[in-house]
Amino acid sequence: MPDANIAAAETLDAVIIGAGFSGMYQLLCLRDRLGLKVQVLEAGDGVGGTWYWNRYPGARCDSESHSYNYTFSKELFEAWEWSERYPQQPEIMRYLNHVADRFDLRRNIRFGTRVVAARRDEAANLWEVSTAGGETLRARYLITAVGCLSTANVPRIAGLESFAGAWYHTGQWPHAGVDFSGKRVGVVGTGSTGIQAIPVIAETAAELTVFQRTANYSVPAHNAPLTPEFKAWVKGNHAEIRQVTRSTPNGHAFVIANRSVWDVSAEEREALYEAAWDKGGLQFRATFRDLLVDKQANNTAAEFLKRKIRGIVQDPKTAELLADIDHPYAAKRPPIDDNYFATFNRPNVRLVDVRSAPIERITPTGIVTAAGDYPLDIIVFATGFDAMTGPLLALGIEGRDGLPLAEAWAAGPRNYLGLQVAGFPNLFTVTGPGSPSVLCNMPVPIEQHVEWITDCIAHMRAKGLARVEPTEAAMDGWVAEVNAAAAATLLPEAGHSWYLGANVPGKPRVFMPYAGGMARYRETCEAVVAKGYVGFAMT
Ligand code: N01
Repeated sequence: MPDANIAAAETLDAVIIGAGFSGMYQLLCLRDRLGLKVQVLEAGDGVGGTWYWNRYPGARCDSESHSYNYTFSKELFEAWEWSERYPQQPEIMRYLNHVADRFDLRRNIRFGTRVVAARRDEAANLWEVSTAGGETLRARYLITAVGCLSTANVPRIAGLESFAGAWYHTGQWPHAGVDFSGKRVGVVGTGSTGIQAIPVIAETAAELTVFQRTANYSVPAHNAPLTPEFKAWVKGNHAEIRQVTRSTPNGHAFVIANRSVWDVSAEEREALYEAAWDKGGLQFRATFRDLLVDKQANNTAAEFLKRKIRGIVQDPKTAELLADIDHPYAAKRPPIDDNYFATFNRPNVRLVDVRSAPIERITPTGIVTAAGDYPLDIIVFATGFDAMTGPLLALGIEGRDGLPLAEAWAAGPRNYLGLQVAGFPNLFTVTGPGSPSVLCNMPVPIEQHVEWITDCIAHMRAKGLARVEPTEAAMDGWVAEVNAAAAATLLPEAGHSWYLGANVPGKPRVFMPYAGGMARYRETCEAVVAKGYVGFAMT
């Protein structure tokens, strides 16, 4: 069995970057199933990845808990019991720590270790991975397990450095927490994160000002403790739950109804939306099969949701601003909430429209928009991430002939199956751009990618092959497929979405995740293997 503290000079079989859902399972597969020498490097001081960093108030997973876990081990699945319909961040951390303990993963994870560069030694066919601490590790395979949403996007607003109060990004939340009591708090951003955090912050802040640039839909989560009956059902149905999550396009444990918006009368449609609203959660999208492909069909859901906002929010001006949504429902990642819209009925909460009157600057005392001055003690940036490519480009990866990944992807990400890039042999990216990843319940694509990579490495070793990378033609084909899959949906219609990289100034506008669905993606990967790893050059 490989040892905990592998000497830096020793050549490893694999270095894995990141100890979240992906990195932990990749370690388990390579170390325990293939018997390889593996080192995981993790910037944080514990396992958890995205959940390690995102500990903002109200942080909770939008996937239902019984589908938000590993399924590779029936024993693990049955040993763990979630307490609520949607797991809260601390409970997810307890789960991932339980997994780390159960499989003795920590001995091959070096915490507090940030990767700053990864270069090819082509002659030796090795990756040289450098850490911020000045160490260099050499390995045959380099596997990035850095998540899609781990590079915080703090907007460059003039004067931020002069702010005399405290400011935080939700994705880099202090472990000690933040006390909002008696404070004037400003939250910038109304994506999934802002929508989770705002109701919780409003409970203790003296005043909460929400700066909204793009109004957003949200469906009630209807979170609740799980009943003993449901917990027993989950424990008894590992195979069934796994089968459902592996067969649905988005990896969730609910099936999209096989009916069109146009199959039912307007009254029936309203009743179905009402029932879906009462049930709550991401499955509102599953009410009809054509919500994400037919704009007129989508309008019926959008109008229903806007009516709900107007019905909940008492001040008509605020209601209008919140319901003034400019994109199709679910074309951006649809948030789910716990009292989001009702929070604007509280006397200590106000909404500021920074679409019509943008933020101009930050002063020592607060935020100044084109419409006025907002004195604040604390600013919370719920402004999202440099998604998908950001965490990968931050690693300083250079492929053959010193080609930086940033240069290879200057016009947007190009790879094959989201997993490999030509010119970067033996580099695998778990949930890279071009993977269904963020359009899915994440553990499902993660398990698939990790197992596919493990099988590929096992195949290489069995055949005595040293290098694997995709052909340029295979990459072109996959990029075309990713574009075509997105174009067949309404997803690109949300022009400001992070799926397109539009939230980061200067980032190429390319639709990054694969929108063809997880089940189709899995079939594609299986077909590639069946055809002898077609599209990959193995030497
Ligand atoms: O980030 P976002 P997020 N001035 O990019 C606004 C996942 N997630 O952290 O739309 C003013 O969605 C921006 O406005 P606009 C989930 O996949 C999962 O909320 O660019 N506003 C937007 O309103 C999600 O999609 C869970 O006009 C500015 C907001 O900030 C992803 O994480 C929970 C601005 C950013 O929204 C990211 O969500 C939470 C500026 N300069 C999140 N810059 C789970 O439950 C940005 N904004 C698993």
